Amino acid sequence: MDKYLVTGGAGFIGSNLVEALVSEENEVVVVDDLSMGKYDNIADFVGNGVTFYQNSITDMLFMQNLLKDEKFDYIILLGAVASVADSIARPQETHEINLEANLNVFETIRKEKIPVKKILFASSAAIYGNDPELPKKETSPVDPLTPYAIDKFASERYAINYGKLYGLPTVATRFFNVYGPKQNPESPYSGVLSIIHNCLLNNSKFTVFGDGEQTRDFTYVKDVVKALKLLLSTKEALHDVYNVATGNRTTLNDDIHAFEQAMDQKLEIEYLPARAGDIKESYADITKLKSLGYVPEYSIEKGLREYVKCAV
Ligand code: UD2
Repeated sequence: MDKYLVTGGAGFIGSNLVEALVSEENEVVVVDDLSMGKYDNIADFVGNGVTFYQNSITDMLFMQNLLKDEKFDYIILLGAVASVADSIARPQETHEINLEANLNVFETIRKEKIPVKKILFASSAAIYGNDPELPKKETSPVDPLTPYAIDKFASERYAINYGKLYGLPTVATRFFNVYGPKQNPESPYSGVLSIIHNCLLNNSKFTVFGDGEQTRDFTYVKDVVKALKLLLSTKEALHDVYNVATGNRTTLNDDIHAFEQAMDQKLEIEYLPARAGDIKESYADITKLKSLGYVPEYSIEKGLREYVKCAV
């Protein structure tokens, strides 16, 4: 049994991770200000393995005291402004949340010489921007275009280099398009599969931006949780960054079809012009993660079937 700190633990990926950690009898402390996350996502576990603090990770003193007072084995930094559009609307606040709050954690651990087994920072495929190289390798050129991507990239570098400079046991991930239960469908910039799911549930019309032939490397959240656990427990995954994806690409049209089959229901669709700045093709090379023993389990069909079952 280990003790974990999960920032953003009431959010989509965070709450799925928390559920997995608690099911293995670990003790988990969640810090989340519920600006994006939902208490309901973790309500079943609070008091049963989870301690919840409704605090912003930008509350520097709170975070410093928490790190000093509790003896965490593992720290997973998922708390963030998670929407690119939101980051463009409020770049300075994004910077405080997506960069300064993480730096505060690294710096507190450095200054106070707090012993931890591993600190994992969650970065994003967004840092690759529009560079055309495919599939994206960890060594591919980066082109962070938005406040979200800029701060994710900088935090990722801080994580890795706090390891190299000061010996903190850090590792970072770059998530591709993650989907699954507890993803919030409410904003137009929510993950497209959560929007499709919502449209199917409510019999409402779904808008495809573009011709639907854009590709993505959609990754089921359980595969992401598996990758996170592997990176935390693998000693040689240190001071380095790993793509987290499936290594396969599907078109949005394929995904719609798979969703219709999983729900045995037809989706009403309208087509509108592609979104400005939309990336046509995205998928990951996951050779590096696979070299640690990672095998993704969920094809899009399998992931969507399970998503539909979990959401009932
Ligand atoms: C993902 C991330 C984004 C950023 C980006 C970097 C999510 C939710 N977003 O954006 O934060 O990291 O990757 O490249 O993970 N679409 C529709 N109809 C809709 C919504 C979306 O057709 O109602 C299209 C959209 O134009 C895009 C595709 O579906 O071509 C996927 O959209 P998305 O917002 O789920 O993810 P993406 O890859 O644009």
